[in-house]
Amino acid sequence: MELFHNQVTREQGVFSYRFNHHSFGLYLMAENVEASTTVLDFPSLSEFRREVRKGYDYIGISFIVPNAAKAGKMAEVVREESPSTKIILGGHGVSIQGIENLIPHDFICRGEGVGFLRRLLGETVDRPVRHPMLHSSFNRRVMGVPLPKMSGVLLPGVGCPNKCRFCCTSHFFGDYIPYLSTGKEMFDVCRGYEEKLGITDFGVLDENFLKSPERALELLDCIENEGKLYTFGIFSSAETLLALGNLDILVRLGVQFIWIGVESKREAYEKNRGVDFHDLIRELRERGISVMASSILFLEHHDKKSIWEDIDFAVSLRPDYLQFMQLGPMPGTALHDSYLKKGKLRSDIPYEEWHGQDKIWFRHPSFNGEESRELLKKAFMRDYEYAGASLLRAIDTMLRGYRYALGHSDPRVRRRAESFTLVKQMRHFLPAARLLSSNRATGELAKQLASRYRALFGPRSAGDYMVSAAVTGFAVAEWARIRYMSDVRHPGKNLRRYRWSKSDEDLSVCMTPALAPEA
Ligand code: B12
Ligand code: SF4
Repeated sequence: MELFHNQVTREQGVFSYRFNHHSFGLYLMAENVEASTTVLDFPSLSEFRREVRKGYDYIGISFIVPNAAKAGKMAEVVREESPSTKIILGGHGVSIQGIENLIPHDFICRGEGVGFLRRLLGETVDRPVRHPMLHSSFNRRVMGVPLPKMSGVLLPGVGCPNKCRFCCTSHFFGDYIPYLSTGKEMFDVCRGYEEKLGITDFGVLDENFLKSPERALELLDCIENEGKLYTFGIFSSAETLLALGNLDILVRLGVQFIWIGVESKREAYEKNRGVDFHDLIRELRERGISVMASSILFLEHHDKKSIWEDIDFAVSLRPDYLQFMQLGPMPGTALHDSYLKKGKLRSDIPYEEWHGQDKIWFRHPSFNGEESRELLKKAFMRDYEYAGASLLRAIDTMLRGYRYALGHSDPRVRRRAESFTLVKQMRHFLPAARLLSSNRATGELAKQLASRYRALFGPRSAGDYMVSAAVTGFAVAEWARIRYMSDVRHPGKNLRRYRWSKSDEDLSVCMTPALAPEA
């Protein structure tokens, strides 16, 4: 249940970020029905079994394609322990063809869940949506150092209208379904987080947040009028970034992390037409915006030579984080249907393996499964060896952004220097980084950053030396744990009850005017 360690920094050893993430959709749905509800996130099978024995009217199981077997086992447990309970299946896993015959169930929700549940339970569909308050990640460690939970998640909407051929979410939701339609609504949720939990940094879980520029600009107005320094991590396609005209708008908005789909050097997708990614990524990083770039491997046109052209292209962009994903014909997408028709899908690979970080599950003219696994690993290694640890690249970006803001002539950009709240603390990672660097690029970057810190903030104090020593202690222990034990981390069970009793804590903000009845 990790993003970075599974799909991004996976070959970076002790430098790999270790964060877990909640199953956000579950909390959103629980918040938005009237019935008493329990969310049980990451239970073990026995914990799940115990909860099922309470005899619920309905149990919803959320799963994605690679988790279909687990969902099947859970449904069997429900039938065994509480035969009168109705089972509802939801999430991307329900796109699997023939799911009706694979997993015991009573109802299937295909697409948006809040409207579906309200309808099923006989509630009013078009009443306001309450936004849950959740940390965007928890159980956070960087180089073994435990970090506090600092960011909240915002769920402005699901789906995307671009409908790229391979993309699950855009196909699953049909179109874009907003939960927070205006910038003011988003701002109010941010303020709610700040008031209730002291959170001012947000992960925006929206496939293409800037696709609605009016909403983003209204949010910017609210932030500047109220003098807030909220910061955001967003997903965006390159076209929507360029449509902004001036990237300083992002700095003023407080964007500090952007995930962009570069996909392939060839302009394989409309959203990337005419984009100079080298330029775009350099300009973003210069402004203190860390970039996560995604590249797809094993596209149709890839052969043993051209795939390396794409890998080297992606690496040469020097983003802070680089994700390589294998092309994945996922059920429900146009890509899947076309591969199915052409007989390209392999029937011998179970759904557990359909996740894009091990072996491809279709017949590629130039690569078999084993080769795809090896090549993916090499691609990640190439990036790590060329540009060094992502942690250090992100520190580099932070320092650049801090200086960019400080030296800017526009006071609205200048005030954003204060948003780089971690800039001084990150210095403490550098001695550990130098000690544990396992390639030249990482060692060099750590050295360079140390001298830039000296130039910007002066020499380290005695207190700084002590903190750095503690960080190094954590890092060495983590290095030893990975090397001699295991690097597996499983998030513990999280149980939250809604409307069971008056004392249940209300952690939500009532926001949007209404969910469209047809959603
Ligand atoms: C956050 C996230 C994660 C988190 C997961 C946190 C967690 N605890 O689940 C992390 C980073 C750990 C992660 C990991 C992975 N992920 Co992921 N992830 C996402 C992401 C970006 C957002 C999901 C989200 O919260 N959306 C917001 C909520 C509100 O939407 P939702 O979850 O879809 O829920 C709505 C509906 O689907 C429906 N619904 C969902 N469940 C249920 C249940 C019931 C009963 C009902 C009625 C309705 C319902 O109602 C909800 C409200 O409308 C999506 C992409 C996206 N933008 O959707 C990919 C996505 C879900 N991930 C995906 C994949 C492939 C993975 C990985 C396998 C990647 C990898 N190789 O490592 C791993 C698997 C981890 C695991 N073991 O399960 C794919 C799934 C593809 C598929 N068709 O199955 C997606 C769609 C990305 C993509 N475009 O390919 N992921
Ligand atoms: S732009 Fe991104 S989210 Fe939208 S359809 Fe394409 S891949 Fe999916």
